[in-house]
Amino acid sequence: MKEGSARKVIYRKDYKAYPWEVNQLDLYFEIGSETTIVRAEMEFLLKEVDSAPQDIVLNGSNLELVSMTLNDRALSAADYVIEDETLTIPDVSQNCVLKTEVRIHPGSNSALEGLYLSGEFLLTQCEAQGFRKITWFPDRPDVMTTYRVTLEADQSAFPVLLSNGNQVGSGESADGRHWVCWEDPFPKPSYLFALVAGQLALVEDHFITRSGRDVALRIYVEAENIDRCEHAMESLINSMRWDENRFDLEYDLDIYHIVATNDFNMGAMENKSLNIFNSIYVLARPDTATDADYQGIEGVIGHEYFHNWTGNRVTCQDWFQLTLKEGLTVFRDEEFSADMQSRAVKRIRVVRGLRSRQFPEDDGPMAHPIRPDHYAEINNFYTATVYQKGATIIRMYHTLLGETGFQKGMKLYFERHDGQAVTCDDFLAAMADANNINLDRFGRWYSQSGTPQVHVSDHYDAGAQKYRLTLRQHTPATHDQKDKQPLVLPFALGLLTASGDEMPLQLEGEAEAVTGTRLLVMQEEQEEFIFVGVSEDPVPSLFRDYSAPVKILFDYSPEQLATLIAYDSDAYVRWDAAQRMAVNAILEQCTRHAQGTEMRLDASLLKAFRGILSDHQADPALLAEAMTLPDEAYLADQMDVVDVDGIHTAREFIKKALARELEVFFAERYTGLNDGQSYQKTAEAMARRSLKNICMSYLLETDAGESLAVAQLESSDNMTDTLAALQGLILTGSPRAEKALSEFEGKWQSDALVMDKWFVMQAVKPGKDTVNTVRKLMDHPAFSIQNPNKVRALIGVFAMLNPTGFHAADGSGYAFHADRVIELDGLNPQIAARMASAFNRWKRYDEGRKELMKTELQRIASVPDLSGDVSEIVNNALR
Ligand code: 0A1
Ligand code: ZN
Repeated sequence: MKEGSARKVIYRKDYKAYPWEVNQLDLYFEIGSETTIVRAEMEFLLKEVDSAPQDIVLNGSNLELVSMTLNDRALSAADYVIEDETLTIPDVSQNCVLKTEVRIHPGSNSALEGLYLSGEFLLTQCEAQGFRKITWFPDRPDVMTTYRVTLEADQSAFPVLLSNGNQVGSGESADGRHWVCWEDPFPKPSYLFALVAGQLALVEDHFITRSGRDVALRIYVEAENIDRCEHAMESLINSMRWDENRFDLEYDLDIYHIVATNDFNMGAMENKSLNIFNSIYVLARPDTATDADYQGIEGVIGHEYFHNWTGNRVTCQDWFQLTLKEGLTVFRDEEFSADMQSRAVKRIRVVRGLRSRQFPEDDGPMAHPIRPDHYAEINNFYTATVYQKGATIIRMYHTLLGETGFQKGMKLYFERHDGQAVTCDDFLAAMADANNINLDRFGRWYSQSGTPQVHVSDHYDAGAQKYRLTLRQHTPATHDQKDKQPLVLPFALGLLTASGDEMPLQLEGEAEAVTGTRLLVMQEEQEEFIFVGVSEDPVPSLFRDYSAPVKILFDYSPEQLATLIAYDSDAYVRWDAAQRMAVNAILEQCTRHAQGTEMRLDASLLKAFRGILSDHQADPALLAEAMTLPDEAYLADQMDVVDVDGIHTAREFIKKALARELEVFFAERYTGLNDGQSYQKTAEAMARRSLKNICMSYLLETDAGESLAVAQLESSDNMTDTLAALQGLILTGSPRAEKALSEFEGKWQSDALVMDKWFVMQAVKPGKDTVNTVRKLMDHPAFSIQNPNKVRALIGVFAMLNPTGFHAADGSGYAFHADRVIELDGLNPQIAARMASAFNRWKRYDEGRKELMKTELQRIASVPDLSGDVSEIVNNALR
């Protein structure tokens, strides 16, 4: 069967427990890049004594079977049935020992799943179903066992040999070979297995846990990157300390290893005590990595570390429960980043990400609940829905129960389930039982897809001093699910006077008023909240801190938005009000543009921006967020039929108009922040850089911008400032851009991660000519279609972040992209599927574009032997 070729659909309701206990797995690897030999020995014990004979079902994919014995009796093809990726030994009546030997070929594994080669070293990726590419085994998360792993290899080619757990032996063997043996005392599912073999340098530190365990921390990288690990190590130590303080969770082994690779399909992987990371999330030096990269490293290092409890100690019963570990762990990493940096800024970035990535998914052909009911290819379900929406649902438990109640629930969850493979229902039950409340209706969040809309309307009765808020929730039908039910929505509310003061809130029937945010809970389709003693018509500050993942529909007047932007105490609401104002202004110009009417700058937006620029009290990073115009994809989401060029033109117009009108303010702010101080890594310095660079991006729309950007480029001592200046020059079409780009290339040509940035800067340049640039760049020596980071930087960025390029009316972007999907499918189906999803929203465009995209989707769908990964995406899109 071809790599990843079409699988049948698997349903959550069909789950059956595995009838056998696997009592220890012994693995012996004879490591080689061309061929690796894997010997496995495992004992199967019937879970139920006296049970009828049971089949032993194993999974394997692309394995060359050398031998297989059961209780030392050699098995032949007549003793088992192989179908798809399973091998069934029927009707085994007693406990038994299975031994297998297989051959695999890591050097030619381009799918980067199982055992594969990255540069000069070998490594594994087993989540979700990569272990079956290494050896025959029940490759499912509810089969947990302890592992003993011996790695044997040529000592000079593979001096470092790592696996999970503790090193329990090592030695030299004949012919310059050596071996190392590892034992992991914690039973784990196969997806958490890992090995690494090769020539790697290491940075070492240690952490003493609060009970006194001295944990060795080692980060392994290729030798040339040894000076880029400091921030990752600091982030790891901070994560370990934070989890003890905030969640009462301590690390449980004496070793924690991180290995960085340039060849990785995802961000990173939480293998027990041997995390494997995409090098983007490890390597950083001020001159090579931006502030966003530094924050990304902190977040992902935290994420993988936090999995040790939420994912590893307590894991998933089956892959439908993926959000059990991912939603929870994303919530934990968001909280970690919020505690380490600025809580408000973090919250805004999370909301922005949810709206730009998860909302479209929920509104497209791959819509699914955070706990899906079926899948064909599980790799297609590592989605923004499972991760980011999943995290917002965990956040709602937290909002409803408070920190204390939430932590009580976590404690009970671990008391009940440590060492087990469990379900989302088990998590909900622990939260409910620990707090003695009923969360049944809340549970609908796990089974319902789609983004709820909350229509809010209000009425003020001046005579009675009463204010009525009416909320109606409605979740539109999604691709996968027609009927929707009302959900439980935590609704955090404030009311402001026109001059921005917080009003005391007193619901009808309550004895007294409370000032500040009020947490209400909505659970019916329609609910009314009546406030008394309301002295003036208030400005409602809705869903503070974004208390539920919904679309909030309220008809704010420009004056009301201005009040919220200027005065609201909640950073999310201030930011959201600024976004609403900008969305309204841009979409209005988009309509005028379509009608051939002259575009104009809205006075309220101008005034709001002037206010933001004159605010010297607020965190500069928050101001930067407020002045970042909504991106074109988000604007497109607000239209019934996307006007690709109109959105681009209108957004550019507004940006330029704001820049011209407020040039003095932008320049003053820029100059104040551009103080010549040398680089610092603090949150405060990052915040200042973010505001400085957003000011520069506006100034680049004026005559003053180019020289500022050139000067910044020349004097910059860090990648954030360098990139902001260079990207700005490229986007404005400055004649200085080309030289600057080629100098950048000259300086960084052999630096993989920095060259990714060089590709991105060129791939996002708007306009239909960019497809030619991208095509040319594919021949650049730093590009490789085999490397996921390169593919994402050049091809992914072009398709997902360059609407005027990808959606060029002549279809050139589509045709180019479909060719890439087909090319990638033969190499790396997971990455090909991600790329294919760029076509998912094709039905939202005009007839011409729709037809062109549909043709490309059909062309992909008709490729013979298309992988199951891509097939699921394109066939869903076409359906
Ligand atoms: N569990 C990892 C994500 C991950 C999933 C699949 C992978 O390969 C196909 C790799 C990583 C995480 O959440 O970090
Ligand atoms: Zn994760």
